[in-house]
Amino acid sequence: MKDKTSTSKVTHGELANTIRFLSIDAVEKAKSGHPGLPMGMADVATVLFKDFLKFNPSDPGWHDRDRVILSAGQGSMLLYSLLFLSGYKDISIKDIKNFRQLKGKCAGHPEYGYLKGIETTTGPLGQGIGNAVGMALAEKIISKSFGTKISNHFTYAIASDGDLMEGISHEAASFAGHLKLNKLIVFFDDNGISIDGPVSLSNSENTVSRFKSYNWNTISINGHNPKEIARAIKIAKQSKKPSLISCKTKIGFGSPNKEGKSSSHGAPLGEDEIKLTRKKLKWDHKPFMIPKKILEEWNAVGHRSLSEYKKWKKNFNKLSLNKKNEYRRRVDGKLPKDLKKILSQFKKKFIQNPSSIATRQSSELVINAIAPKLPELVGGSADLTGSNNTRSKKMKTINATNYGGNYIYYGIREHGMAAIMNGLALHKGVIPFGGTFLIFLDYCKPSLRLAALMKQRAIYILTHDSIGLGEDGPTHQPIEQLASLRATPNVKVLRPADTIETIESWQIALENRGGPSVIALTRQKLSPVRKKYTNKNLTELGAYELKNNSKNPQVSIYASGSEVEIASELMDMLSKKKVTSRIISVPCFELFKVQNKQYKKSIFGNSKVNVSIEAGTSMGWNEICPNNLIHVSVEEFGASAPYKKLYDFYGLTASKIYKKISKKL
Ligand SMILES: Cc1ncc(C[n+]2csc(CCOP(=O)(O)OP(=O)(O)O)c2C)c(N)n1
Repeated sequence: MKDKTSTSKVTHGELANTIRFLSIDAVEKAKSGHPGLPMGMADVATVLFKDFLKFNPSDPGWHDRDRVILSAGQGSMLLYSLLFLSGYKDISIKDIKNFRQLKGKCAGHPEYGYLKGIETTTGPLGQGIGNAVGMALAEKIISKSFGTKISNHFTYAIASDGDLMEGISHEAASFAGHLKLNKLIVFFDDNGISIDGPVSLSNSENTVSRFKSYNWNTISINGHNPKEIARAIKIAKQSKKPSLISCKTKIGFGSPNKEGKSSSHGAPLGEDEIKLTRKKLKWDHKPFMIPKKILEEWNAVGHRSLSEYKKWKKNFNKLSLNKKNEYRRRVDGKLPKDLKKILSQFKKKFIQNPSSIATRQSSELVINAIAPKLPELVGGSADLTGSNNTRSKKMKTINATNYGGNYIYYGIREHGMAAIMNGLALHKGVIPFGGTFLIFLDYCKPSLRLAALMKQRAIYILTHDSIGLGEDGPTHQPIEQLASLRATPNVKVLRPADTIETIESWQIALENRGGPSVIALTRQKLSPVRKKYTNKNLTELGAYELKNNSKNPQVSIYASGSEVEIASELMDMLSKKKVTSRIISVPCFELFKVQNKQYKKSIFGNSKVNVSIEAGTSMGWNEICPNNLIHVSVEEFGASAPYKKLYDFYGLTASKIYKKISKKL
């Protein structure tokens, strides 16, 4: 490929081939990985980095940098090569040689937090597209608050066939088109190949037409022609819509026997083929060797935005001190100092004026109280706003004509919403929360898992949290969802028992900067169980003694959420029969598990009988109350009926539980 556009002595082809051979050599050394994608997309990536990208490898966290997301994480060597070549100090040739090795920075798929310059963890196809949409939206939101001199960057994503086949990308792309996120530019690596062979085995859609119908700007180019690539990016940058640049490429470009074939996907080319490829691309250098002049040229690419960087710093310094501090606070993810006080006052007020309300309503009251003080809090729901109670009265809608609001109508796109929330959180400056029914957690789970993996603060408001939702029946009644969430590392699963625990849960979720939190809330009304004010956040203990009528109670009742109310009735019933007891409210397993031994021992107690009550599967409860256990749970998919009938049917009533206990006493 000859490049007459280059003014330097180093040609475009040489720059792109550097990516190709770094990738080929690293995959070959690791005997594992995917050389085909980096070889195919090297031209696009080279033009993007060399002529368009706003970034500064010396300050990878510069907040107004353009974001680059390799949604097709299987081609991770493309990203590692680009970061290394453009001069990110965090990555050396040693790291590249250590590709896919234990504790290496260059993991099999790009992992957020391992290496500066990686904007998000990708690998599960489609997720990166969702993240990119979230990042592009965050840019708009922040720009509205601080102006375009402070926030004015593009989000670029590289997507493969697989990314665009995955349903999540349909959801996210449709949403991006609706919101006219014009600073989002997606390169579609249209190489027509996936693992099983040609994409035509399973797909005959017209992807470009599909994106057109989503209200995207679409451009189709030869992905190996630098002029066409540059022209397309220029046009995309001017567009009033998000852009899809569909790049016809050859997977494994330059490999005489594997180019255009699925054999270049997911396996080293092999020594003989590498020799042939070196010959064909006229790359006469030893593995991992890069000629000095080419490396210098690549390093210069890393300096291309220095003047913009300096200008941004100047603009930032021109802001008032208050604005500067507020910007830093939001971007650093710190909460306003008075938030604790607001929540504590709210607790006090509610205790003075208690009422029986569903915890989803309690959550709405919390949002009402905090949203005006927390401008970075951006809520939303996947078309269940009224049911999830996620929108406070004063929230303003974010739409294509005004990004200055704080509420998002995600539509019926749970998976898209979850990935977009990750993008909003990763971008920084926004704290996303989103609602749906707890049962539809399953539609969010892959993104929620990534939020946990990436330690991102995404807050899930999951309502209708048990058979207590009643008549909607088994399809809507979450049974195994709490257990499945609790089995996922680094997720705080909060199931508050009343308004006070809901306030405390919100505080925990907001302060949890190291991962996602789920707040599971009821549809049905609950009587308050916390009646005495304390400034202390008891929910933070994970499990705590709520009531006690003896120093040595015969029965310990452990319950979460709505079942704490049943525990109270049970305690009264036991009391009438002269059986002593205590109640342990268990709003969060994860927080209890990290308490010290002594505290745990005090919670385990010495009762003759321990009972756990939760309207879901009992999996996991043995750890909370290990001995002499009776589980009161729901081990099947529920049923359609008024909820009180269901509680009775499944034995979730004080009198039915009392009968079980009396047999053990
Ligand atoms: C959600 C998900 N499903 C399956 C995979 C396994 N996988 C990795 S790459 C790939 C398909 C590769 O085809 P394509 O997207 O066209 O990428 P290319 O071959 O062009 O690299 C699959 C199925 C995955 N990473 N994520």
